[in-house]
Amino acid sequence: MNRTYIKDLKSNVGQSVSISGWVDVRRDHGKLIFIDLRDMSGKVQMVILPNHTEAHIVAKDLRGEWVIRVNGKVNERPAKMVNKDELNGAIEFEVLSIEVLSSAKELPFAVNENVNIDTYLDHLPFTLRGTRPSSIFKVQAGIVKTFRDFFTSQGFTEIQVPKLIGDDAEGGANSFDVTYFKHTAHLAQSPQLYKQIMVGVFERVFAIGNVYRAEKHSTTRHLNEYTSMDIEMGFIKDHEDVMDIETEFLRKLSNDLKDSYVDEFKILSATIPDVPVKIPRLSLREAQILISKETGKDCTQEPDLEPEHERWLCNYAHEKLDSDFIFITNFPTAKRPFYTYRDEKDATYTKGFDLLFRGVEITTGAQRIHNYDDLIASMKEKKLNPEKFSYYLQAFKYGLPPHGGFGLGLERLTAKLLGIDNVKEATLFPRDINRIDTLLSK
Ligand code: AMO
Repeated sequence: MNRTYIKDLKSNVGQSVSISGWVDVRRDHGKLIFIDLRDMSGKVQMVILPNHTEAHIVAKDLRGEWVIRVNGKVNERPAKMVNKDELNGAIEFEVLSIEVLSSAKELPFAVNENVNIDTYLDHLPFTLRGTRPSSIFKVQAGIVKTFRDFFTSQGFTEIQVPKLIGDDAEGGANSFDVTYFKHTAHLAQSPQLYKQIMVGVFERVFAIGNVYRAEKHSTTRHLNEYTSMDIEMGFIKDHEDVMDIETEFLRKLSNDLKDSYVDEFKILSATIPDVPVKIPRLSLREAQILISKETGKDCTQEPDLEPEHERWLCNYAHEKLDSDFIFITNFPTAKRPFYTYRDEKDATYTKGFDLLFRGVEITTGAQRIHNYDDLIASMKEKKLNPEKFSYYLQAFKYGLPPHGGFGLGLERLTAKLLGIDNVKEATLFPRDINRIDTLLSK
């Protein structure tokens, strides 16, 4: 008999079908045995009656996470037993025979038990099966799908970029060294240089891939390996065009989530944000003046936003501007990477931006310097040796249009969308300074 998925049982009332999955919960009520069976599509309550002797004998041995194939009949539940909130609350599956495909050893705890984060991470191959984690990563897959679909529909070409690189583009101390090669190589902190090079080929490109940051601390928003969703586009007017297309993507994402992931948001008690046609935009200085005025603490001389400022600005946007998102623009040149375009009005500021969402920065983007000589001058100002970047510089030497792009952290976006406090919970297998699967101190 062909396998029927659990979500489709409702349309098979009165029929005999075969289903397969994991034993989620088992309850014995005298001679009646109830089992909730879980497959990739949902859960159903099964009942094993004592008169089906063989099935009853097998069922007595079943425990949590055993994998079984079951033949049986889909019955309507009596009216007073119907549970409207459940996928299969109106039916019950009467088991006729059971085949054990795989047994499981004794479980460390119940699959949906609320355990502390370390216990949760120690047991990921098991804990990820829970309702909450599996909902998180279903939504995450949906985000990636919309990103890919949206940018493809806008004429962008998806590219695969190397993760082993010769020099670090983002600068700073947080790049990992790789010592295998003749010269020390690095793990890519972003696809930055390659996505810019590829503007010379395709004009519009995007990349979805893992990037690496040697963050020294374990925080609730930093990972050592995360998924960066990047775009780069040619022939822009300035960074406003980049913010516009990110806004359009977010509006599409909000719609797609509302179409396909309402159940998952319900499980996580999270709300899908509405995205305004124009996400509010403030320059860093405007934002700092506002924060200083409202909080009485002067931050107008600081070159960047502190995490508490990001939270404040998000609250402000939510309360006063009716938006869960806010762009902060025009960061100082001194604080941005060498490739960032400078504001013509004042070259100490850039045409770079951050996007803040529900208290956290989820994106950095900018217009880039496209003129070869200006780029070399900018490198020298940042005490970088242009010779080390000669490979990348060919793209500029041989003509690159005005361009810009952004990098969006998938795990931070997932966490903030779903109201998750720790970004590690929005990462399938998070790496941080203390843990690569198992605790490194173990
Ligand atoms: P940036 O370094 O700001 O910019 O990174 C872009 C976005 O990536 C996410 N992110 C992280 N997520 C988890 N753990 C980390 N350690 C971490 N670091 C960054 C954030 C952040 O906003 N090349 C530029 C992008 C560009 O200009 O196109 C860059 O990488 O969501």
